[in-house]
Amino acid sequence: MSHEYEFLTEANIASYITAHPELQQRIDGADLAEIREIGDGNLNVVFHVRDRAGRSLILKQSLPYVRMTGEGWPMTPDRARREAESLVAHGAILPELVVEVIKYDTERYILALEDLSDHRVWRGALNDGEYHEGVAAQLGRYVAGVAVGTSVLGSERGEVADMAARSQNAELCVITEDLVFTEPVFDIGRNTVLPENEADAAALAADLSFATAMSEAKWRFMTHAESLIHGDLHTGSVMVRGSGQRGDDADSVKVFDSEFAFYGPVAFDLGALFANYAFAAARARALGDEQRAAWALSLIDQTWAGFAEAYLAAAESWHETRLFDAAFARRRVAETLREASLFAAAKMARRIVGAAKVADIQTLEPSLRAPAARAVLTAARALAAGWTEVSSVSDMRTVLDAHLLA
Ligand code: SR1
Ligand code: MG
Repeated sequence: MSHEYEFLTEANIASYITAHPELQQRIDGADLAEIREIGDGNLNVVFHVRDRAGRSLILKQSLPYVRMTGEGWPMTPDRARREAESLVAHGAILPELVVEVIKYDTERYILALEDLSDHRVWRGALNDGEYHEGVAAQLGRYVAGVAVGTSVLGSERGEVADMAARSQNAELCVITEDLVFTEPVFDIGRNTVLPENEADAAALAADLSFATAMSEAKWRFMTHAESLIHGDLHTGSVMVRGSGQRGDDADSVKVFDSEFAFYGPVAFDLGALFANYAFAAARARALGDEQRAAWALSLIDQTWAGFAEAYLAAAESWHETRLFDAAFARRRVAETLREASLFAAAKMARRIVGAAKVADIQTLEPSLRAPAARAVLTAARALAAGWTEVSSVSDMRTVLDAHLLA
C-alpha cells in the first residue's frame, strides 16, 4: 500500500539528518556509525542513530496505522504532533523530568528526541529486579506539575483554552476508551487470556459492579478536561538512570511517549502508574520474591506522596487563591485519589484480558502467569467495587495488599 509520506528507513536516515540543520547540528548525518530500530511500543517506529564522533539522537516516526496490528488498524499519524507539543509543554514546566524535543517534522510526522541510551526503560529495569529508588516520588511530582501548570490553576485562562483546543486527540482517546474501559467488560474479539484464566475473564465481564465502575471511569475520562495529561503513563513511558541497586536513588528520571496526551482527568495518569506497580508486584510474587512485591506496592505510596505534596505546595501560590483556596486543593487531592483508584482498576484489568498486554506478566511462564493474572484481576475487581470509599492511600493499599501480597 502506498502512503502520503515517506517512511524512515536505515537507507534514508542519513540524508534526512543532513537535510535538517537542527539535526545536523546535533549529529553528523554524513558520518553515521550505527542506525538501530529500537521501537518496542505498540504504535510507532523508533530509530537510535549514532555518528562516528559518538553523538546520537532518536528519530521516532508515526505510521498511519497501529504498528502492533499493521495496516488493518489505521491511525492518524498526527499523533506525533500531540506527543511533540505535550512533551514541549510538560518540559517547560518540569525540564528535568521530560525528554528533550529537538525537532518535530509536521510533514513526515518525525520527532527528533535527545538520546537517553544511558537510561533504560523503567519497566525493563523493574522486570530485571532493579530498584531505582525515588522514581515513583518524582513521577508524582511530574503529575502534579502537569496538573497545575497546564490547567487554569497555573496558566492563563485563554492560554489553557487555546492549548485544550490544539490538544484534541479523539482518535487516540478512542483507543483508550475501547481498550481500557469498554472491552474488558464487552469483548469485541480482541481479548485474549490463557485457558487457565478464561473463567477469571468471564467473571470480570459478568461483574456488574465492575461494569458500573467502568462506566464512571469512561465518563470521567471523556468529559473531565482538567489538564494536559500524559495519557499513557505506564512504566514503559519512563526512562531511568542509576545503579538500580536497592537503596540507591535514580540519578535521572525522564518521561517520554506522550502521544495519548489530551485535556483529561489528572487521576488517569496516577491510576496508570498504580496499575503498573501492581503488575510489578504480581510479577515479584509469582517469582517468589515477597519482599520485592511489597516494595513494588510501596511505590503507590511514594507516587501519591510526591503528587499530594507538590500539588498542595503549588496551591499556596497558584493563579486564583480566593475560591481555589487550600480547602479546595485538599478536596481536589481527595477526589483525585478516589479517581486514581478507579482508573488503576481499569488499567489493571485491561492489561490482563485486553489486546495490549505488559511484559511484567507476559514473560512469566504460563504456570506462574495464570495465578499472577488471576490475582491482578481479583485486585482490580475489589478496587473497582470500593473506589468511592477510598479516603486515604492506605485504604487503597489494603485492597491491593490483600490480593497481591501473600
Ligand atoms: C493500539 S495501542 C495499544 C496500547 O498501547 C499504548 O501503550 C496504549 O496503552 C494503548 O492502549
Ligand atoms: Mg506508548
